[in-house]
Amino acid sequence: MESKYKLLEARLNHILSPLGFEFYPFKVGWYNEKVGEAYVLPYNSDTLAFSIISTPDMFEKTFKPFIFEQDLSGTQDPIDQCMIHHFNLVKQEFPEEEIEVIHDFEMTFSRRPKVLLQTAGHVSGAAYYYRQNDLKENTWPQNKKMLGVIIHPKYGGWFAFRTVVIFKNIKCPDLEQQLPEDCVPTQELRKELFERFNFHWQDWSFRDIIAPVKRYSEEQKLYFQTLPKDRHELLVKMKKKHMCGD
Ligand code: B12
Repeated sequence: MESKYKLLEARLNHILSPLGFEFYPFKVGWYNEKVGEAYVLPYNSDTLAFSIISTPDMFEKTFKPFIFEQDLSGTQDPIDQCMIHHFNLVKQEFPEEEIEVIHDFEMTFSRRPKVLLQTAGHVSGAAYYYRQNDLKENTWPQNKKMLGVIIHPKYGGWFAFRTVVIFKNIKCPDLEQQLPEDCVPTQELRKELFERFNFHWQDWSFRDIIAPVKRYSEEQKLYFQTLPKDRHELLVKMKKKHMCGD
């Protein structure tokens, strides 16, 4: 079993690393133990799953080559389109397995996210999910719900959760849980993190709460800071520039 798992990990690494993704294994049961009933994934608790993040390199390594191949006339969000395309390819690489891929943007009929990627990220050891009760005390109004935020030990906030990939028929009872690195350990810094993420998220300063090894490129920053309705124009310009060989 151990060797089957190692082999699978090596195959995933071969596909995902060159594209600028990182993946972290977890048992579905670890996730289900944390979330409320509405979010429970309907699989045996020993089922093998992976939490997948895009690193700052994904934009240049995967997204740009993808959009240069597209006619850009579709209505779906180009990043979502790109993720669907590449994770369909991942599925095709494992024809012998039954795989479910759940993307960050997928919702149930009742408009709930199909999977909570921050919780999956935490239980897989990818990165620490700072939640309101990680603060001993705070000065915000009692009824103010502060949204939790994940900080990655290498990338700070300069990454995104993309998918959870579930290998429905693989059980991994012996998988050892890796604890995420608590890289925002002091109460003072955690409070600062919550304030940046909840009140000033548009200035992106939460991403720099710790010094990251890499940030998004200027072009990537521009893309994600542009309103979705105006991104098409930007992509057309990027594509033209690429075709002119600039
Ligand atoms: C809906 C949503 C929003 C909503 C509301 C968020 C919310 N939390 O309610 C809105 C539109 C406001 C929003 C905004 C933003 N979002 Co948003 N959002 C989401 C989305 C799609 C679902 C989150 C959600 O509904 N959670 C439901 C609540 C109930 O979950 P929860 O609070 O975590 O509660 C669970 C845990 O506490 C768990 N639990 C219980 N006990 C324990 C114990 C432990 C130890 C653990 C680990 C868990 C756990 O159980 C609870 C559920 O039962 C996720 C993607 C995804 N599919 O996960 C992105 C996501 C959370 N957003 C993200 C981001 C970056 C943003 C924005 C900065 C905008 C942006 N995309 O750039 C802003 C910033 C927030 C702000 N100040 O407005 C990132 C967060 C990355 C990070 N570093 O943490 C995510 C993961 C998207 C991604 N692709 O990476 N978002």
